[in-house]
Amino acid sequence: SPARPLDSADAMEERLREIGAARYHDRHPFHHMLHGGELTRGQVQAWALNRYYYQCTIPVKDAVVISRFRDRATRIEWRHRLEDHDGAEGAEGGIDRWLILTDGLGLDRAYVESTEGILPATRFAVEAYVHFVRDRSPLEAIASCLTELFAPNIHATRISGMLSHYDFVNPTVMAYFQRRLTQAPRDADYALRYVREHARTPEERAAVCNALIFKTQVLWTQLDALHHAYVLGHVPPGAFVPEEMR
Ligand code: PQQ
Repeated sequence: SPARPLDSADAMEERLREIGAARYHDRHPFHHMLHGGELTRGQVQAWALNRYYYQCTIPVKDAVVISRFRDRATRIEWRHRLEDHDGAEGAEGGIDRWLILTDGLGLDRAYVESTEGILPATRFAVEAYVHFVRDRSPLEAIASCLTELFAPNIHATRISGMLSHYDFVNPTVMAYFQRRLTQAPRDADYALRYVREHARTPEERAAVCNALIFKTQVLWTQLDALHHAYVLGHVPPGAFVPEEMR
């Protein structure tokens, strides 16, 4: 469809939602297989092992985002994201809940935490996200989390799909996603309000849209790599090999 001018916050939001509908990773074939019960336990292990690297890098990314702002109010607003993922003294965070998932799938914790077995493309894609928020404008750094607008749907699909299809999955191991159902909308709402208010020219609004496109590519690339390695069977040297592929 011919691009409409990004002459208002509403026009930008409409474009953002089109980008999400066309490009978010809920459309990826690997996710269709994951949520539809078509993967083996070993393939689900590979997904959780790789995704751990995304999880443990998110708070690093958010610390970089915070470092981009001289404005104290924005830093205060962003701060809870570090605790959401890292946890706090005596309080469990998202990374702990991710490790409950990898434990439940039978992966060794030390191996998961070492990130030794992840795919090279996982590492490169996730690091590109950190570099993006470091190198682009603070507005684009915030805009790059806007994929979270579309996350609650995929989390709900994943919880119900995985619980109904896999006998090795139970509500305890899915706690990470259950928690994100309330955390993600708050974060996405803030980011959307921020970009609506702070992108004031068509060029800035285009930069916001391009940040979202970049981020959908960060997510899509990780699933392409999983599909290539664990569905098509081309596991790169040094990466995790599920028992059934040994
Ligand atoms: N995205 C961010 C971010 O960009 O700051 C933080 C998160 C996401 C999470 O904490 C997530 O759990 C998460 N989960 C999914 C998913 O399971 O599909 C997607 C995304 C996303 O859209 O980036 C995030």
